[in-house]
Amino acid sequence: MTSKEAKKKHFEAVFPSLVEDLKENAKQYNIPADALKWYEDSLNYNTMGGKLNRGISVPDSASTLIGGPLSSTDYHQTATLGWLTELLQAFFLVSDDIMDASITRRGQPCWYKKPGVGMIAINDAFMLEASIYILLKKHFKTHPAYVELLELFHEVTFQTELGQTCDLLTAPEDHVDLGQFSPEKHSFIVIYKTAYYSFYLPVALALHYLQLATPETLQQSKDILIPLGEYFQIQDDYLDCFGSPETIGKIGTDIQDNKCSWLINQALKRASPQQRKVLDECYGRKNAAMEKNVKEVFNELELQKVYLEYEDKAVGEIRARIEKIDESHGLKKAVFEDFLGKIYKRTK
Ligand code: DMA
Ligand code: MG
Ligand code: MG
Ligand code: MG
Repeated sequence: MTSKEAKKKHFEAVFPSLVEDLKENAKQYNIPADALKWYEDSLNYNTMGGKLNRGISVPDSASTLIGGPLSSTDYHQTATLGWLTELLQAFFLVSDDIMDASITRRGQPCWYKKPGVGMIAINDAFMLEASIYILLKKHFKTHPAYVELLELFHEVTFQTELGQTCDLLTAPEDHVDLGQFSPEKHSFIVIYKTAYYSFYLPVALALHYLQLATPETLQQSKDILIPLGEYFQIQDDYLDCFGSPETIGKIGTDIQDNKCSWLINQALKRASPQQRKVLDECYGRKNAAMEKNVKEVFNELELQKVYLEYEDKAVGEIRARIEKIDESHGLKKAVFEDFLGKIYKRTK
C-alpha cells in the first residue's frame, strides 16, 4: 500500500464512529427504524467512494502547520473536521446532480437516480447538511474557536450557494444565448461554487483548530487557495468533455446543460463565423448528436492544447504566489505546495 492509500484508509476509519454519533443523536427523537436506516444509507452512499481530497487536507494541513505528526487526539479531531467538509460536499453534490440532471457520480448512479430515492434526495441533502452541525456541536462545543468554526461553515455554504445560483442562472434550459457567457462570469461562478468550500475551507479549518487563524493567515491562505480552486474547477470543466467517464466517475453534462464552462468560453473567443453558428445551434440542447457537433468544434479549435497552455501558465502563477508567502505569521508554504501537488495534471 502506498503512503497515500494508507493515509486514505486511516482517514476513512474515522467515519463509522461519526455515523454512530449521528444515529445516536437521531434516536433521541424516537426515529422509526426504517428512517434511521434510510439516513444511514444516505450518509454512507453520499459521503464515501470519492477521492476525499478535501477531507484529508484538514489533518494534512494541520500536520504541516505544526511541522510534525499530529497527536492521536489532534488527528481524530482534525479528521472529524475533514469529514464535516466531506458532508458539506455530499450535500452539495446530491443537490447539484439533481439540478444538473447528471447520471453517475463516483462511478455509481447519482443518489437521486437510485430506484426508490428520486426527489427524497432533496431532503437527504438537507439531512447531510444538518449532520455537519450535529457533529460540530458534539465534538467542538468546548473548543475555543467553536463560534469561528460554525460561522466558517455557514459563510462558505452561502458562498457556494451563490456560485450555484449564478451557475444555474447563466444556464437556462429553455433559452440558449451564448452572448451571455464571458470569462468574467465564469471566473465568478467557479470561485464561488468551488474554490471556497474545496480549498479555502479545509485550510481555514486547520488554522482555526490550531488557533493559528488571524486576519493575516486567513487572508494569505485565501489569496492562494482561491486561484488554486479556480484552476481545479477549470480542470473539472475540461474533464467534463475530455476526461474519460470511467476515470472521473461521472458522465459530463455541461454541453447539454448549457453551462458557462471554461471550454465554451475558450471556443467563443476562437470560433470562426461558421463554427459560431454550430455552437449557437447545438450548445445547450438535450440532444446527443448536437452535443457531438459541439465537441467537434472544440476539437477543431484544439481546446486540449489551449487547456495545456492555460494549465502551465496558471500553475506557474500559483507557484510564484506560494514562493512569496511570508512564513513569519505561522503559515507554511508546504500546505499550499501539497494542495497543488494533489491536483496538478489530474485526470480524475
Ligand atoms: C460543482 O460544479 C459545484 C458544486 C458546488 C457541487 P459541477 O456541477 O461542475 O460539478 P460536477 O462536475 O462534479 O457535477
Ligand atoms: Mg454537476
Ligand atoms: Mg453544477
Ligand atoms: Mg463539472
